[in-house]
Amino acid sequence: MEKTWRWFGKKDKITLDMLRQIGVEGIVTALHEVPNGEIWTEEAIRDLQRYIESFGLQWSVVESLPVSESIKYGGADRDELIEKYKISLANLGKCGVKTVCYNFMPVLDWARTELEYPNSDGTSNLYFNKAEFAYFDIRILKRADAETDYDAATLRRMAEEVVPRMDAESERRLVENIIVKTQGFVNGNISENDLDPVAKFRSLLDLYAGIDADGLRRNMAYFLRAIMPVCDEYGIDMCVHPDDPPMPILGLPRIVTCDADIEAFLDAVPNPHNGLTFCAGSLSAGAHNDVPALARKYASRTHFVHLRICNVLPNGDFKEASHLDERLIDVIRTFERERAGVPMRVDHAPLMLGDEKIGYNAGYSFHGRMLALGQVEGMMAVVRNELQKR
Ligand code: DNO
Repeated sequence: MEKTWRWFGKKDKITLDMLRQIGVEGIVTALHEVPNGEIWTEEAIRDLQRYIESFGLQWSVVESLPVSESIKYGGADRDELIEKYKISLANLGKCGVKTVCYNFMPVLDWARTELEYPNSDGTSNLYFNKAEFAYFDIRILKRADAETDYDAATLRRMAEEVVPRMDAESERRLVENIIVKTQGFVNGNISENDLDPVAKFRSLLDLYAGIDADGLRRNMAYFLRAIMPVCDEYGIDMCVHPDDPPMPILGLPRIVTCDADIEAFLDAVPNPHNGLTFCAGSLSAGAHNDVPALARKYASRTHFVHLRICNVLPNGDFKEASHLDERLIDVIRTFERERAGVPMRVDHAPLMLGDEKIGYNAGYSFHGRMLALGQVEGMMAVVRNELQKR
């Protein structure tokens, strides 16, 4: 696999010079300054590409070319937005940037409740506390009938453990973690400058009234069918990111959560350019997913790999864990064997050795990811050696 790294553009505190020194080969990035739904011009793409190349690196993957909400819920302007998306894709194709990651998650890209969950060794990780998430949904968003989406044990835990410790400040932090800090930097719907993120979030949820999983699936297939001719012309591989966490949340449908979902969207548009970002971390946040088996099954339709792993607790919480994990070794073995050149990046990693003081985007520390990359390189080396001996 190609060793890539998610870099957030020229303003990223982690420079391309630093990345070159730690053995990164390819860059994963986006035109983060272009608002969602606007065209990525060939000029802007080339400008960033030249900058990356001046460091001896290459722009390997776009993460993400965001899909506007209106395309997802099927709004009146969706065809117009799809046309713009096609122009951006063609411009990327003309520049030779041909792997494009996107997601089809309504409203919320990914969800965590805690961004600095302490580990016993002094580092910290991202964490999803189901009872705190229920509190956000039921008590802060006050979504109609939200209680019915949670099991009795989670509601009890919310009442006994979360409610007593919540005050205005901890509520503010929970909102910030769930809908601001994890979303703004991925071109999400809410940014740090929004004065009332909860109100904005409620109005976004309303856009999906009446859209169930089948409706969302139809809209995804409509989008994919419309863009495939451009992908065929320029050789662009689209790779959808699985839903994180892989389950419906906040009453919203989620359609890339499990084996059957993956099979369904691949079959709906059976073009090899319609593929998957194999995000082991997102898939492992659902206890229903056998991550190594999914890697084996979908390797041939995978165009991009995200390596990290979660441990799901019996109460439904999940915690991001060390990259040194048996399941990841298995996943690496599959991709090294079947898709040797596919771009791979380490995904979220712990905050460590002063990372916490710098203010990196949530999940995207420097020391933590550098350690994870070293661990992944080690696992890759052993696997390659194993394969050569066969
Ligand atoms: C979070 C990321 C996601 C991902 C998008 C892809 O850390 O994994 O934001 O980039 O869902 O479209």
